[in-house]
Amino acid sequence: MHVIATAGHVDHGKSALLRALTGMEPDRWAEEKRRGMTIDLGYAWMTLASGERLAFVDVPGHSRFVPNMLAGVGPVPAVLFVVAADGGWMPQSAEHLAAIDALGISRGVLVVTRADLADPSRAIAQAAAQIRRSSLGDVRAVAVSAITGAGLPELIGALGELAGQLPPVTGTLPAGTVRRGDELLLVPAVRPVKVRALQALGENATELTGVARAALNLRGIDRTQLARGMALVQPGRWRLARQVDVLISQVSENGPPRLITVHVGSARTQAKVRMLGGAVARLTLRDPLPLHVADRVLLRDPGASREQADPDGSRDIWPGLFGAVVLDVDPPPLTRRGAATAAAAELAAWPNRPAAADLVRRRGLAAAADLTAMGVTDQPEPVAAGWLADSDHWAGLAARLGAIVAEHAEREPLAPGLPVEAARQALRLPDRRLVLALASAAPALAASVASLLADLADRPFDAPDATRLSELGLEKRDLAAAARHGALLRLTDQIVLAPGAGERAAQILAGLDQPFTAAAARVALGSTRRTVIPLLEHLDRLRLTQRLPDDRRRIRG
Ligand SMILES: Nc1nc2c(ncn2[C@@H]2O[C@H](COP(=O)(O)OP(=O)(O)OP(=O)(O)O)[C@@H](O)[C@H]2O)c(=O)[nH]1
Ligand SMILES: [Mg+2]
Repeated sequence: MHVIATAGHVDHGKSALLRALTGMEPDRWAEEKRRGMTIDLGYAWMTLASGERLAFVDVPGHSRFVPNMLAGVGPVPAVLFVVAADGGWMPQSAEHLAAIDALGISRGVLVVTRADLADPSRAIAQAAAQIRRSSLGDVRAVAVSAITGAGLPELIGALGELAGQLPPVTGTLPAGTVRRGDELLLVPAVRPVKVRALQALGENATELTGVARAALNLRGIDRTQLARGMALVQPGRWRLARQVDVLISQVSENGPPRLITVHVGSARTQAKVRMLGGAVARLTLRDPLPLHVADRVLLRDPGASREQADPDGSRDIWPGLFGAVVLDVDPPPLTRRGAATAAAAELAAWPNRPAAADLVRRRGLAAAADLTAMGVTDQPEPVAAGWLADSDHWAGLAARLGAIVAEHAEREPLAPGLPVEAARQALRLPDRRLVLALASAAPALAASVASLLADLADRPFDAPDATRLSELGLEKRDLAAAARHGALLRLTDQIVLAPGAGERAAQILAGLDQPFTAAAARVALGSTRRTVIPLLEHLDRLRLTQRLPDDRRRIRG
């Protein structure tokens, strides 16, 4: 099944088109029938000759009902963009297109309706030019009359083609399939419910895969307690986000206002907007919503008016509409000075689909289950049961654990060793198993460092090369951690000597004729060109040597 939403200005013939295509009535309410206008979302469906089923969500075109339109278009992957031949491009044509663009919807058909009332060619050219500039790009255009039926066979052909381009499943499988008997959570109320029966397009089913229109019979809740915007989620696969960091994709000169309406799927709520820097913003939601990282949300300023846009309607950015990608659904608080700017710089470099590594780097440590609930299922090897660690952070922790253990041994030489719980508290770790994993990482690091120091005992000024380092399994971060811990002297990323090598070198160089060249120093120290230059620079920094204008050096008195 594929789900397609209509879009287009009021009275341009969206509902009439669906009536003609499907034989079903999308305007369900008496008031809609009386006023001849769609107010709320309507549903209709049809089966193509291929057997493929298409479900349509009919949206209202009137500017007053744009929030309902957004609820209809929010969860769908494709649109039927309707423009009347005798109406042409109108304000809600532009507004709906801006919303589609902000949501990043990339599939659709342009349908110019009421073709029995006016020559459709002008409306087609006008609309195609606008649509081309949006996420829809070049779409097929079909002129139809819902009254005479002209053009409908061609439209059905275009829909078949469209269905062929749509992925049969969107969304991840675990989140996108519902089965009879499933136990789900209704959010935001977080009420457990059980799926007693399900139907799609009027027929019973045992299992449905999204995107689909589905009717569920639920145990555990009364239908009067249900409302649009609520969602059913699999326990553990989602979290309710109250704060999210987002990247806004269309920041106009003024940027979004401080209070904005957030549309997510069919849900909407208010949010406070805090711009962190560039296009990165932190949204604080009035009502928590089930959100995954990489979700697209639409931000709408209900106060923005058409007058702010170009009067000829040719602008492709609708005032007050912003698309955004969710980067983090549980962002750390911004307490330190400059934290907002730093967060903006970090997040701006993230991809639109943040990886586990991005989220873990931001946190140092993360529970695998939390990442799963954030929608990140592709996860690296845990460092301990249920825990993922950023490699730099982990190496730093290992070095700190080594230092804490050594300190404890010195303070209490007769004690049997540092208790795990004491180490956990000292390192502020959330789980004892992390301490145990660190303890086994720390001796491995210590053993490698010991071998390195043994190498250096023979040739103290010839830093081990990359091959030797990788043989010992020492990566840059390990060297950094060991240096922080005082176990090595780190001259550059990859050049390390034993601690105290600088002072020893200075003693030997004091025996040379002053001033001396780098070449003379290299020979005297039994060093290499690769090591001696950073070593001499290190001595300059320690003010043990002085570098002269001709690049020679002398030992300082
Ligand atoms: N002659 C003619 N009239 C049409 C055609 N399509 C729609 N209409 C008429 O145009 C008017 C508006 O049609 P609707 O289908 O209600 O328009 P809509 O886009 O659904 O309007 P909203 O839902 O309020 O946005 C109705 O009176 C329809 O009968 C067409 O192809 N030819
Ligand atoms: Mg309608």
